[in-house]
Amino acid sequence: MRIVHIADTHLGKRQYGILEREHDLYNAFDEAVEKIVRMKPDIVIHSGDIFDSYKPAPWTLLRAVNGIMRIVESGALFVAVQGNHDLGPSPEGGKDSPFPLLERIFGEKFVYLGKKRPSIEFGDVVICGIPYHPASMRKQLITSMEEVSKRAGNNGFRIMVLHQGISPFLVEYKTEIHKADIERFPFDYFALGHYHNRKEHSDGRRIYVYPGSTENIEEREVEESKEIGKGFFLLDTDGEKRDFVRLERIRPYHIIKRRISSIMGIDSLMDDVRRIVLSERIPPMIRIRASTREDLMDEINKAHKDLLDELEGRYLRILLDLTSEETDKIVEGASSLDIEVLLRDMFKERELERELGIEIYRAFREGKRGDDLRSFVMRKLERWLNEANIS
Ligand SMILES: [Mn+2]
Repeated sequence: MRIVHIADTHLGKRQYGILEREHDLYNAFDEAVEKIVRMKPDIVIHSGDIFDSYKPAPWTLLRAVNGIMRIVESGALFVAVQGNHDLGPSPEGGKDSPFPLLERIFGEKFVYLGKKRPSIEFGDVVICGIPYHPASMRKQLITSMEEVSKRAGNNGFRIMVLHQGISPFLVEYKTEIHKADIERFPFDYFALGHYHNRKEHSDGRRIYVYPGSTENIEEREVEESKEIGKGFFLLDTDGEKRDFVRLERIRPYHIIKRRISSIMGIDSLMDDVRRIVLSERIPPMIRIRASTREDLMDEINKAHKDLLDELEGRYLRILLDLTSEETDKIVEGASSLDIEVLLRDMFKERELERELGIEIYRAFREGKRGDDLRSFVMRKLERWLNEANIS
């Protein structure tokens, strides 16, 4: 049996409110779909966060439907779980997502695993799955795993689809469960989503795999993804083979961190940016984070503007964040860790409030504005309201 494992396509996300970035994510998804259709797998597993919002725009929904349509028309079964981004509160109470609509469109060819339908069998493959659970619902998540693992049986290739952060695989990343919580369950392959850079772990028979997102969703994944790429996995359950299929048309993305203390430093920074821009075939996304002395700021801003004019048409954006070294004050949305320290101090052990404050602050610092910021804040707020109810 040949199975594609993909995750975190985040359709509809418009990074920094830049429309082209929304299209970049659709393009990455389309490239993945093209490759999948050519490979003719039996099953495509999506480990959650198909969408960036549980209320996708109509044009986002259309892109998703078009892609899934091509996959199911090529003969594959599409199996998914809901990620945190696919889920939101229903006005009737409980949770809602666009997945029932996809099921209505594709019938038996689109299966999402959850309470109503915890598993599916396909030949000698059993696929179980559970939608995203926040950390406050860890106990329920483990209970659900116990229930659903009874359906896994003893033969064939058994897959568990989860959209969770799992320690100790992920460091400096919010996790909901530990490997020790799940390793006793009888699965051969844990098809994971949520974490955005590719990660694989194997302990004897069990394999834990995050394929990562199909594009750079957040700035923190950029550095690593430059090395390891973005893409998805193709598994062959007969040969027990697993290949990473790298996407080739991803927008290049560079983050340049600098401390500038002289005019020469400005020149060398601009030279580096110019060299990077001119070396890329696809107009890159560039983010400069620089700290400097107050008296050099005008000079840097001017050099930046000149470079924008000079290279016009060769880049998507060259964003400059300048921090003053003397006052450590924020200039043009630049970062300062002091505010995070302040928030941590202010909320202390009130974890949910603290995370809410820090996440919103970080989004603002990373340049989210307008609609993008509004939908982000709304989503965090909704999640906070949900979790605050439970705990
Ligand atoms: Mn995600």
